[in-house]
Amino acid sequence: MANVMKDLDFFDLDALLGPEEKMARDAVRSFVQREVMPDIERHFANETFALELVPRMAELGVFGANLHGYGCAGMNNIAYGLIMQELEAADSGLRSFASVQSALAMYAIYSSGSEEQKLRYLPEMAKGKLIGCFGLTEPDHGSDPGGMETRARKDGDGWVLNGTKRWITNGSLANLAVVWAKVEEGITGFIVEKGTPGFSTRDIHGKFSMRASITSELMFDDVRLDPRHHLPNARGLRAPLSCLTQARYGIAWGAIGAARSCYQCALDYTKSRKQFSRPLAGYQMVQRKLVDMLTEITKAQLICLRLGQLKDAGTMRPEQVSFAKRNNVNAALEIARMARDMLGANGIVNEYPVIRHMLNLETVNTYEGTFDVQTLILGRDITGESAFD
Ligand code: TGC
Ligand code: FAD
Repeated sequence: MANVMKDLDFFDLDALLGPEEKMARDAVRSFVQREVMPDIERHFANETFALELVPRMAELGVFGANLHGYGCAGMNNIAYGLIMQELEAADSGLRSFASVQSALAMYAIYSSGSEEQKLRYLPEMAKGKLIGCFGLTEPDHGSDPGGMETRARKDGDGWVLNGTKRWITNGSLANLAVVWAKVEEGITGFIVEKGTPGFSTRDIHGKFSMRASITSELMFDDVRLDPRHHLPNARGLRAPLSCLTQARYGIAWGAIGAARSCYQCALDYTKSRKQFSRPLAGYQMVQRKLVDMLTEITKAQLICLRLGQLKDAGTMRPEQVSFAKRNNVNAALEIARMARDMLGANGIVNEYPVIRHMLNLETVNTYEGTFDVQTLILGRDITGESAFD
C-alpha cells in the first residue's frame, strides 16, 4: 500500500498553522492511513461506499466541522479545509461524502432552517446517525439550476412535490434529502425524509469516476410535505448557491490532497524505477514534470490558506471561492494525468492510487460548477458582463 499521506510543504506553511489546525489534520491523516487506505481500492472496484467509516468520521468531528452549536465541532475554516484535504488524499468520494453531509445538507438546514429543524436534524447529522444529500441538479438542468422543473404546489398548509433530481451524491444512502423546488414565489428548499410516500431513489451505475461514492437519481411523485419540512429561510436561488459556496471551498482544499497523493506516488516511482542507465527521476524531462507538480500544489496551498483566512474573517466572496475551485481542481487533474503518464504501464493499475484519483478528478472538475462555469463567474466579476445566456 502506497503511503500517500506524507507532507508536501515547500514553503513551510506548517509554521502558519495553529495547534487546533494541526491536530485536526493529523488526526484525520492517521485515520485515513490506517482505516481508509487498506480498503479503498476494493470499494472503488465494487462501486461501494465505505459506510463503516461514518461513525469514525463523526468521532473525529468531520461532519459540520466548521459549524457552531448543534453538536458540531466549531472548528475554524482552515482546520475544516485541512480535513477535506486529508480525506481527498485517500479518495475524492470520501471527501464528497463529507462535503455533501456538511457543506450542503447540514449547511442548508443551518442557514435556512427553523430552530426546531436545526435541533431536530443537526446533532444527529454531526454524529453520522442521519445522512443527508442535496438535490439541486436535474436531468435537464445542471449548470443552470435556475431552470429547474421540480415543483411544489401549495396544498392546505403544506405542499405537494413533483420532479426528478439526478446525479445526487449519497442519494440512496441518505435518511433525508434537501431538495430545491419552484413554488409560486420562486425557488425554495424542502427536507424530504427517506420513506416519505412518493419519494424513491435509483442508483446510477457504470461510472468510471467516483466509484467509491454512491450517486443516485431522486424521484418525487406527489410527495406530500407539511410545514415542518419546508426550509422557511430559503428564498430564491441564492439559498442553494450559498451552500455551493461552502462546498466549493472544501473542494478547493480537497483537490490538493488528491494532487499530493499523485505527486508523491510519481516521485517515489521515478526515484526507484530505472530505465536506460539511471532512475527516471535523474532525467531532465522527468524533473521538469515533478517541479511543475510541486509548483502547482504549492500555489494551490497558498490560495487555500489565504481563502481560509478570508472566510474566518467573514470577508470571503463567492467569486474568490470560484477562483480557488477552478484553479485547484484543474491543477490537480493535470497533475494526476501527468503522474499517470510517468508511471508508464503501472499508471493504469490499481496497485497505485494515481488512475483512481485521475478518474475521480474528472468529476470534481465537473460538479459544483464546471471549470467553464467558474470561468464565466469570474469573467462576470471582472468585466461586469454576464456571458451565461
Ligand atoms: P445569479 O443571478 O448569479 O444568482 C442568483 C442569486 O444568488 C446569488 N449568488 C450566490 N450567493 C451565494 N453564493 C454564490 N456562489 C452565489 N452565486 C450567486 C446572487 O447574488 C443572486 O442573489 P439575489 O439576491 O440577487 O437574487 O444566478 P444565475 O442563474 O445567473 O446563476 C448562474 C450560475 C452559473 C452562477 C449558477 O447557477 C451556478 O453556479 N451554476 C453551477 C451549478 C452548480 O454548481 N451546481 C452544483 C450542484 S451540487 C453538486 O454538484 C454537489 S457535488 C458534491 C460532492 O459530491 O462533493
Ligand atoms: P451541463 O450543464 O450540461 O454542461 C455540459 C458542458 O457545457 C460543460 O462543459 C459546461 O461547462 C458547458 N456549459 C454549460 N453552460 C455553459 C455556458 N453558458 N457557456 C459555456 N459552456 C457551458 N448535483 C447535485 O445537485 N447534488 C449532488 O450531490 C451532485 N453530485 C454529483 C456527483 C457526481 C459524481 C457528478 C458527476 C455530478 C454531481 N452533481 C450533483 C451534478 C453536478 O453538479 C453537475 O453535473 C454539474 O453542475 C454540471 O451539470 P451537467 O452535468 O448538467 O452539465
